[in-house]
Amino acid sequence: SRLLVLENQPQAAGASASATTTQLHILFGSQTGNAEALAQSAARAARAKGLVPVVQSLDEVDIDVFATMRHVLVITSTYGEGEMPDNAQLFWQAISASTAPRLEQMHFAVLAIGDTGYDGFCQAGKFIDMRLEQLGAKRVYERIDCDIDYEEPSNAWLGQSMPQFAASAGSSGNVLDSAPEAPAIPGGNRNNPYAATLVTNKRLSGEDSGKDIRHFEFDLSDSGLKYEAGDALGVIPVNEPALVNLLLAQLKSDYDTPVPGFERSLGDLLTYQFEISEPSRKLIEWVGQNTGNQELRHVLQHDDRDALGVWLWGKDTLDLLQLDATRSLSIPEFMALLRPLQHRAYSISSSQKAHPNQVHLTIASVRYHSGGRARGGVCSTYLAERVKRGEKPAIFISPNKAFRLPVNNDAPLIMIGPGTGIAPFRAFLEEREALGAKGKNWLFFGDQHQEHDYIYRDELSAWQESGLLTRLDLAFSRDQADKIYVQDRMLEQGAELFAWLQEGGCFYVCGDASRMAKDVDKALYAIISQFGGMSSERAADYVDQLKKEKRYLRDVY
Ligand code: 2AM
Repeated sequence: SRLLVLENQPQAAGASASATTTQLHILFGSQTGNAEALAQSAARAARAKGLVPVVQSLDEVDIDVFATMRHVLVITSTYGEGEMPDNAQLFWQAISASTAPRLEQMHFAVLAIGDTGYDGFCQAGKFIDMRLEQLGAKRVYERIDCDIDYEEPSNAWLGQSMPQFAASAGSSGNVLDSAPEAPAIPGGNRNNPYAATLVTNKRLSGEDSGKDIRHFEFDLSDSGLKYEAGDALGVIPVNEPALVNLLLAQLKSDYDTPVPGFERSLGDLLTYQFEISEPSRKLIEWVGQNTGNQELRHVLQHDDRDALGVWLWGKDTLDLLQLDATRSLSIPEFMALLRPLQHRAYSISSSQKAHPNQVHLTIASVRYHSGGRARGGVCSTYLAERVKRGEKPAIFISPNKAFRLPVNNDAPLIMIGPGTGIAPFRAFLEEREALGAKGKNWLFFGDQHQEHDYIYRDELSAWQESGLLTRLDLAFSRDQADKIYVQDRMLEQGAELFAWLQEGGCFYVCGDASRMAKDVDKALYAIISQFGGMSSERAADYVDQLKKEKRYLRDVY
């Protein structure tokens, strides 16, 4: 397998046998690029300690090669409800098998990132950590499980674990000059965002659509920022003033109320620094313990995730505070229950080759009424309603190296992107058009109604006419009595789809992870098995091979 030797890292140092004892293999499992970005930070920390970092995705590593590694740092996120990320699945199959090799000579540590809002928090990292120990590997440092605000704890952990690796590798530290860091330009990462002028905010879905899907364009001309088709854009939202005001009233405070321990006023903190829509886990637990709400107490006592989800449906931070007016919270108590405001990442829907000075997003904004109030998604409503043209929201490029066009411009593409899942595929098509790539392109798109929800229709039609888009299959679910979904269209065209795979086709999926991507995955197995005349076992091997060759890639959330 190919080594992904890091920038500034001479090839020979990563590969030479004499450097083996100081090599640190940093293996990541990443679904959206966060764990991969952490792997790059870890590599810098390793280099500063005189280690030679070699960064690869877990699935790039052959199990026999893995068994020869001496120093291994695993950095993995968890996908969905406790599953391995896509580029760690083959690795997990290999090490969890009863035939897995013993790893007595290995020193390892695991950095797990996850989201306490989901079941199976950091489960992928926990499983790998446990399994490596079972196989005889020695843990040089205790695993860390990070929540979505992982940056600080994970960096602190890297600072503590790296000397342990250096010690076990017999490295004295600072042997290699740590490579001079390129100064981060604004927009290059989350801690240093760029103020990008919003130049276009256009509704794509029809007026009568049940959905408000919008096309946004931001100006990047003086930024020097570069992105690739497949990358995401991080947007740092600002909370809704109406909700901030309701919370201030609930807390019997003014916007300018000072908060002990903070330099900014309460109003500023609620507007710019903390999540105030979705209730935090800590707030839910506090309410469960301190109010007389029997229903919530019951759900929490039985640790029943599904029931909690049902109970929480449509409730935000304000609703929770209003549950029991008799037990009021002091402001410092309240602040301690909030989580920091997170950026939202959206798949970029443009190619920079087609739009050198712009970046485009395609976002469905979420709005609904409940409990006498208009409520909505934090960042989608911020962009749709509160940022005026000419204003400059804070953005940054969030690379997703695992979701890329094939290097071979002749390879056929099969793209499954219903709803806003079309975003990266618009970028792929623009990119292929700009490159003059000759490969065939096949898009499956769908949504509720053709009349209202057929977004980018004119662009797609023009691409069909020009021949760029070889095939376009549409699935409008609610235009007939029985639902028709993209996977139904795939199955109808199964013979052709399998033929494209046989020609070296790359299969891409973007959009809803919990239902759509699972059903599309099932349809893919069914097609390979039926039209390839394979047993389900051989079809599974075929899909594993696609994954190994990076020909089955997903950007799902
Ligand atoms: P529905 O809402 O009519 O059920 C984009 O949201 C499209 O994805 C909609 O047409 C939606 O259909 C559809 N969709 C819902 N569940 C799906 C699933 N399990 N697989 C594929 N598409 C799905």
